[in-house]
Amino acid sequence: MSKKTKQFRELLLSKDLEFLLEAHNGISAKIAEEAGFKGLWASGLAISAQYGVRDSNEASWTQVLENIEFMSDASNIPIMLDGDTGYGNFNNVRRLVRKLEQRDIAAVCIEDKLYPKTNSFIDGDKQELADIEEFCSRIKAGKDAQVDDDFSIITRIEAFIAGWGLSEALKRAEAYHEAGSDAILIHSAKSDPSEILAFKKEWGDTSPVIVVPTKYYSTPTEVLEQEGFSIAIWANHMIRSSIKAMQESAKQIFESSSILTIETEIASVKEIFRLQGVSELKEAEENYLPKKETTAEAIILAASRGEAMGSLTDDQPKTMIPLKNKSMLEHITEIYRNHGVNNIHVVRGYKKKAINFPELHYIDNDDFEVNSELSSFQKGIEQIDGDTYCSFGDVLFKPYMLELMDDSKDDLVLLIDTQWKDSVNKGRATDYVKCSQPHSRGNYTDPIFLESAGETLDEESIHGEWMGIIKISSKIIPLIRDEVNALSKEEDFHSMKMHHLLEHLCKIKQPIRVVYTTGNWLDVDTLEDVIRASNFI
Ligand code: SPV
Ligand code: MG
Repeated sequence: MSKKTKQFRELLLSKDLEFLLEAHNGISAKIAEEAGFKGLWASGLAISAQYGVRDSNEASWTQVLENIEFMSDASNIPIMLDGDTGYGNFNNVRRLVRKLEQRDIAAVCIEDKLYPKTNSFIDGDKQELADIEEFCSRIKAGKDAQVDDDFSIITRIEAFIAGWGLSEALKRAEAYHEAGSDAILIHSAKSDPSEILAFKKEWGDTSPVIVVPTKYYSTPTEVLEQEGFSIAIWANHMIRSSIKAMQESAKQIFESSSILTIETEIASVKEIFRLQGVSELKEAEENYLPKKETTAEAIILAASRGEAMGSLTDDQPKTMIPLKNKSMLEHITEIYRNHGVNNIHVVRGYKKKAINFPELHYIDNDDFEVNSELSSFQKGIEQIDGDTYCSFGDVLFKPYMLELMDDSKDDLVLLIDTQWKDSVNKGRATDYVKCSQPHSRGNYTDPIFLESAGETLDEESIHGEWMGIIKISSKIIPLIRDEVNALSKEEDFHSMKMHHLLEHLCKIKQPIRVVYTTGNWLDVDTLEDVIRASNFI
């Protein structure tokens, strides 16, 4: 694709009538380009309007510059800046031209009025025109300042607007052309094209002529084409259409106190992402960001029904019980995901079809009624090879629990609750543990390891309760797999739970690191637990 300055020159010199559409920020520039326009008019009126100020140089020229920098970055077509009067005298125009070139702006249009300017449609006939000689010095200085030969300076004649008539317009056109102007923009506030047609007739093809048919909008473009105009500018239609759309939306949302009906009438958030080029960033991330070596995985054991929940589990397993509009399983997977664990495997059994979130992986334990926990785990561990967290579909925990386990670099890590005595009172099955040392507030340095696990340990030897969460490093997964497979040969495997595996690993002297913690997790077993769980979340 050729330089934007060259593209603009081609539009200016082409035999056909070309069109520029107004744009006033990055997104409107992009939308205009997507619609098919070959060039943009960075309108002073529209840019000041989108800032909420008047078209009277209330936005500083550097604020305009910043705005068109976004327009230029967001689009691939040439931009002609409506440079008002050039924001001062010859010296300001020189500097403006250099700054525009640095931002890849293809052209600037300056009008023969005085700074600060007023919009041509506000008491145009009362507006003072610039002295011809002085205005020519702005043109000359601008042309001398440009580095790229293809940069264009368009001069806008306001003689008709100010009520001076054709001969003044022609006199000025002549002088500006002499001074080096690349094209004339002849402006008119009349609702018919008589002024601009009269000018064109006299001016002929001395230099290209641009028009802005805002007021004589009913003139067919064929007429402009026939008369040999170079470019027609649709000067304010993007800002006007967006104002109308925003007014209607604001009114509708305010009056209905709802966004329900408007949802399908406005651009989707996805469309915003598309216009912003979010997909390009994703590709760049793939290219540039370092790849993570192994991705962490999770196994959630969720095969059981949860009979104690009564009719809540008639049609779904316990893990699908809703807690504050989301199922328990969704809460758990959200914690894993927020921790960077995206490969989540759920071992399903009872009413397995009720669990069908597309982003999860499923492993089915169809014999869940005769098999127990450990067989679900066996099926799960078959499928994984990264560092893995394993927990239950009915155990909720605070996100920091995963970080606690990460802090320990051991291959097997268990979270142990020191408030185990509370569980005894609840009278439910509890995985008690005995460790190499009890929890003591003073000891943060000596590693503590599991010595025994079970539901029936001696009360004096109990140091805590296993929270049902274990972290297994990728390195040790093959060993764990082998040991579970070995246990599966035993006669009572069908009734074995996770604590049987833990006990077995202790017996074969496999170190299991213990991290003591207190509370902040919940085993959801009863209907009262469901209420507690809603508060917990
Ligand atoms: C603009 O769009 O800011 C213009 C054109 O300068 S007009 O509003 O017609 O003056
Ligand atoms: Mg303007």
